[in-house]
Amino acid sequence: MPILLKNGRVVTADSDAVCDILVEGEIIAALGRNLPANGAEVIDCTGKIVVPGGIDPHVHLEMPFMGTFSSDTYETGTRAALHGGTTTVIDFILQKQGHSLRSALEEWQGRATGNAVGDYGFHMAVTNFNPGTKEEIKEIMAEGITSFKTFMAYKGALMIDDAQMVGLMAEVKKHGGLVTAHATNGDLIDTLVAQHRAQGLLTPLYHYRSQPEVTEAEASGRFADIANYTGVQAYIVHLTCEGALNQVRRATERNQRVLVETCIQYLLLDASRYEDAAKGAQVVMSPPLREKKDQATLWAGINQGLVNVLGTDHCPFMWEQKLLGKEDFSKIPNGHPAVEHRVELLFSEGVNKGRITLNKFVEITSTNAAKIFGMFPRKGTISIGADADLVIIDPNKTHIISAATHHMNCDYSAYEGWELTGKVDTVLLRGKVAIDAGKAKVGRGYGQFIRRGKPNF
Ligand code: DUC
Ligand code: ZN
Ligand code: ZN
Ligand code: ZN
Repeated sequence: MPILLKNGRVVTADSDAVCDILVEGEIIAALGRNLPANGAEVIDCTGKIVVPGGIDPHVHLEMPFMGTFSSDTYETGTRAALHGGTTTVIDFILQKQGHSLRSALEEWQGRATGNAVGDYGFHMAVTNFNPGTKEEIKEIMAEGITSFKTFMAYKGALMIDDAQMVGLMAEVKKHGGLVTAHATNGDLIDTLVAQHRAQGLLTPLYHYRSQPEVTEAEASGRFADIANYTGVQAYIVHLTCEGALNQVRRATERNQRVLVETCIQYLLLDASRYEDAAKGAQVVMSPPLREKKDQATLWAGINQGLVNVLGTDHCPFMWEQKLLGKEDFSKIPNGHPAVEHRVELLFSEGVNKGRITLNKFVEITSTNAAKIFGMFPRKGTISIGADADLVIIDPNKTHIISAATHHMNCDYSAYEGWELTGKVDTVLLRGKVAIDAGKAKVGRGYGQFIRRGKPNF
């Protein structure tokens, strides 16, 4: 049955008007004032805000990492995302040392296919660029995986050196793809970790002290420079700090565009969390939380158009898994749960507190990611012919975040007890009501793999 969303305030990255939306099958069939119901199921959106489905381009579901697996599966992670208004996520495939990209793709497909509740895509993390991998780039692009992730840290497991970086960038450029980076200086971090451990400084605070701002600023500048040399389109994931953003600013001075993602936690949480030796492990992630001055830089960067995308780096571990590092910060699995609350947190703390406009909110939670990662205009906007991925927000409704009520498979939340204003009410994914008044209406297997096109931003 068609669905008619009546009288909502419909907001995209560049428009804002009260109108009706007619959904037929999986897509948006009509937009306008006073559309006739003609037998459609009517959802009254009076007083509500309707935005395009959120896109979180940075999640790690069931990821093998630091001797364990992140605790959300494709099923639990994408369902939690839907609850919070994120209809599409992009996860990272990790190439295994000595193995092909194809075999890594198959491993990830094995976990995702038939299990996701919400839509998903993949990035390919190239952890060993060699002549064989080089041959595979074109083939991976043809699978609809058009972004290639690099790690400039995590030596031995994930990190590539600059020679591999140049080679990968040249090859990806040839095929019109995008190279992204976890831009932190792995050698410098490893040196600081070793120094802290040698001195018996083992609490979560030393996770933070082992990754000072310079480790990120240096790698961000180097990544931008190598990208500029090769001419590839570059994107920095989870940028956290002033020093790193200044490197991006510097790149703009030579007319280079380096795309930037930050994550919601870097806007809202700060490094004082690490002083709690008991609970600090909850927010051990890489890069670490930073300072208040960095939060100010990031909010400004969003409004300056330097920060393009808001992700989460959702990589949850149960508390029991975090305890693997109770004697040594370097053994705490890095990551925290976040995918469910990205949209509501930004709405409450960004829009409602007057830091960003509603259009900017849509731009960084959905539209820019759709464009950069080759899904626009199928995803990321509200237009005729687009997927009917729609989020209805009640702008005045308050709710409290708690691990007791969230849907992520994780037994704590860094936002425990936070009261937010503005709540996701109803979510449609490809024309189906996926979330209705807090209840999931679609199940395992509804989520589809999204074959992405080339970046178009
Ligand atoms: N950082 C994290 O905190 N978790 C997963 C990988 C990463 O880079
Ligand atoms: Zn919520
Ligand atoms: Zn990372
Ligand atoms: Zn990540």
